[in-house]
Amino acid sequence: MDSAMTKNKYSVLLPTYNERENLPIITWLLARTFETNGIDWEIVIIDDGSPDGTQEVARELQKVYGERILLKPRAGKLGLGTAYVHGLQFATGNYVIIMDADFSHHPKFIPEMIQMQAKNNYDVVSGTRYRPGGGVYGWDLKRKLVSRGANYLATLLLRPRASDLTGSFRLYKREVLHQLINATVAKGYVFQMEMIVRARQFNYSVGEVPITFVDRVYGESKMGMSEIVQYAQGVWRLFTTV
Ligand SMILES: Nc1nc2c(ncn2[C@@H]2O[C@H](COP(=O)(O)OP(=O)(O)OP(=O)(O)O)[C@@H](O)[C@H]2O)c(=O)[nH]1
Ligand SMILES: [Mg+2]
Repeated sequence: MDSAMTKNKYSVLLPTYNERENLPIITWLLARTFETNGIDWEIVIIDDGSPDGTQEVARELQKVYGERILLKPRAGKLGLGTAYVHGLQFATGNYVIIMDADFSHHPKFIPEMIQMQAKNNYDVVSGTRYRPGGGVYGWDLKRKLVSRGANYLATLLLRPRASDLTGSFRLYKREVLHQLINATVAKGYVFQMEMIVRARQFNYSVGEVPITFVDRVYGESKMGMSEIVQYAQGVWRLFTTV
């Protein structure tokens, strides 16, 4: 990896809710990816009082990886949007990576995201499932259609110049993430989409790296009709306000 990159530090914001099975593996993979590429790193775990004991697992990981693992819990399940706001306060890196802890996002794509950012000085690099080389595995047809439909609807109305709007595997310059998060009002599934639409609104540059997205390894999916309706309302709100 380029020597200019080695001066940077990358903070991973990892929101968790009942991820005790996934957390050790994702941490191990992240650590290995960063170490083998000579990249400075840390992980900020934002756990919302998971009843499955995710925080005990996180504390065990702190014994192994020391200060590179920050555990910044909250008392209850307060949602993803505010989890990022909370975690960002403690991130010490000049770059911040947001990803899911449930294995849908594989750390192996991170070096490519970092390289692409560095090469073009992008403000944001977004993982995309919807470009050649990217894809989704483990979803049934219905879930694929919902995701495609959601993406298509938002692309049509909002023209965000990015191909994957609802994805949440992204790399940000720290201050860019800070500004986008502050400007973003949506919660839930609309949150990621609003972030990338705002990025365009503020004229930030966005690069894309194709990623393969794999359905969560352990645990239950929460995607249902109410999420779909909420999402459509969110797209509409952005369409009429941004
Ligand atoms: N801290 C915190 N983390 C959350 C919350 N909701 C979800 N997460 C975590 O955020 C990431 C993405 O959430 P998921 O539940 O996987 O959402 P999804 O990928 O859209 O849906 P499924 O994987 O199908 O359940 C995972 O790492 C979750 O553990 C929350 O309210 N608070
Ligand atoms: Mg998931």
